[in-house]
Amino acid sequence: MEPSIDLNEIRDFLVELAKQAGELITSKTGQTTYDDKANSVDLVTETDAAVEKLVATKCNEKYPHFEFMGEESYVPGVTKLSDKPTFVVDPIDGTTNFIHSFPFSCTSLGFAINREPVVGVVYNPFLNLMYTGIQGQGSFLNGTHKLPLRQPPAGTKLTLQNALIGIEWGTQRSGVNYQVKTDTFKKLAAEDGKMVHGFRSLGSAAMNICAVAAGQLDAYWEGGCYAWDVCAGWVILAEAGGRIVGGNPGLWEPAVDQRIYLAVRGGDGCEQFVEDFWDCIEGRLEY
Ligand code: LIP
Repeated sequence: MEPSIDLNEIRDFLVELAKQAGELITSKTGQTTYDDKANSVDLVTETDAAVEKLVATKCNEKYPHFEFMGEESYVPGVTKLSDKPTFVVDPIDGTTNFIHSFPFSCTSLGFAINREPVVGVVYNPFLNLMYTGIQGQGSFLNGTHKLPLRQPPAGTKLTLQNALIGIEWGTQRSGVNYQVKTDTFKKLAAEDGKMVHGFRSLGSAAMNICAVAAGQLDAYWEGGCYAWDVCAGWVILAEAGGRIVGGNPGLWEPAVDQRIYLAVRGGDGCEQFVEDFWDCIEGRLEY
């Protein structure tokens, strides 16, 4: 049985670490070259690696018995998220934004026990937005503003027709997944489809999820990101009354590393919203 883990101490530790990471990120913006990973739109910089080294080193110093999973040290087919207490980290989420100096990149510092996100810290140092959440203790912006920030108009239900939805084009720009995404985008947007209020692509899964937690987006749908993209936002959203379900129809309780997600805010109508959204998906995403 795990000795009791002080989640408040971990939140405070990750907030201070996020500030250190943020200083490193802002010090390098606009000055960094980049490399391709899977293709010419899957990008990584030396700063991603430097931030992950900083975060991993500090986590290991403070909590040597906990595990660490980070985007830049992940080895496909080898690295697995265990049941042990684990820091699940994306050093810079929104790397393409970072390269372009578009101010929507963040460091996403999650902590999971038994593969369940229990602490989340997402920090955008360009806009000074620090989102935090602890399982069972609520989630906040900059420590004082309880999430969600925005409540929907009184008496309104969440429906596709009144939804602002986060989407991402991701790094796969051909093949079945790209076809499923683009066909679904068209069905959601079209006048003879669901004619949603609109789409927003912040370029960062963590920032998209935090926008849903804040009530500024109603949902966010993506396939292809990873546990480190969503772990911190997961608990921040849950503590704001929302939830993450599977991004393919029928999966109400996805694993954090399941890679296909639909995040939805809380409120009246959100379960029907999920069912209606799933009905719009033109096929199945596979990762
Ligand atoms: C990004 C994700 C985003 C996805 C991008 C990229 P990164 O993570 O946050 O949701 O659409 O393709 O994977 O690579 O900036 O850490």
